[in-house]
Amino acid sequence: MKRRIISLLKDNGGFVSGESLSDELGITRSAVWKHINSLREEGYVIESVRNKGYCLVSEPEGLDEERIKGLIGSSVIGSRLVYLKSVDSTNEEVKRLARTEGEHGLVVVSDRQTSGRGRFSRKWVSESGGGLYFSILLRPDLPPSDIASITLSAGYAVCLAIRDYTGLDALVKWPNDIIIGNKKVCGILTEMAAQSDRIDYVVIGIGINVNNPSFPDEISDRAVSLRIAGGGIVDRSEFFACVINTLDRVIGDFLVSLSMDDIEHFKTLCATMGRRVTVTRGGQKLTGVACDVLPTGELIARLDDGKEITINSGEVTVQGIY
Ligand code: BT5
Repeated sequence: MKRRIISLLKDNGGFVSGESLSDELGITRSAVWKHINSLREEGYVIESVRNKGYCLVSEPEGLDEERIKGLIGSSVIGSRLVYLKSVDSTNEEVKRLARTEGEHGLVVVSDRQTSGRGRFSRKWVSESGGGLYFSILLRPDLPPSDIASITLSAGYAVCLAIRDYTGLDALVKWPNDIIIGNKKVCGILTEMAAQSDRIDYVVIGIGINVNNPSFPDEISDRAVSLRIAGGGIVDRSEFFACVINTLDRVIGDFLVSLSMDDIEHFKTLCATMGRRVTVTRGGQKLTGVACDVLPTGELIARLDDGKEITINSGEVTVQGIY
């Protein structure tokens, strides 16, 4: 049945209504919808628009591992690349590998995740394909405090890669989101296993919405893909290599903090700077204007009474952005 749906969508070349699919196939519209969702699980990107129906955007397109390896050359990050068509979460896969043989620079990348996660156990939507989901294993010989800015550095690198590759005006929303026009195109989840004075390993998980044609209702007001933002259909393999090379340049052998040049450039690409921010501290809400980012990754906000506070993690609400 699923193959018949694909051939009907292909024959038509544009939108086909749920009603005509159900008539043609002799099944209910809800059965059509279930098959469409199952095809999405297989990696077909199928757009659905109310009152128009379904449109086949792309067939499962895997990453081209050999091409990626050629393009990332001698990068430390990606020195070993594990590509899985589907996985629960690339962060979990890297952690499983870290407990056995996983080495510094290992990258696990997947076309889709069945249990993609954000911070605070939130869900990261990544079931339907079209995006890039990957995690990097780092084993820096450092105390945990020395890598406080790692998420920021990774976000800065991804932001640069998006700007270079697509020409889109991507910005960083402190500390871990990349946005285009006030919507989120990328999120980063950093996790660490450490003794009190030494890091065992760090996992940087990065999810980028690349060719996704649409998003589920629960995030459609805040999520955007490179494609939707005007970047067209992106060659995911080439783009992925560009992201890895930029990450390698920014954090590959400089894990401690960003260089002064990078931090100055970062501030020009940080959407949070100059905006009103609210942070909750000890049950109290503090509001001020974000005025600086330190090389160690902390955000400085000037409160309305003139006092400056240093914000190093947690939830910051930025006015004007979701
Ligand atoms: C993040 O969390 O933004 C971190 C996301 C990290 C995902 C990567 S993918 C590879 C690796 N493997 C994983 O399992 N995770 C990492 P947070 O700041 O908590 O934001 C989560 C919120 O973003 C959700 O509550 C939604 O509102 C929104 N969201 C979920 N999926 C999204 C998507 N695909 N695009 C944009 N926003 C999304």
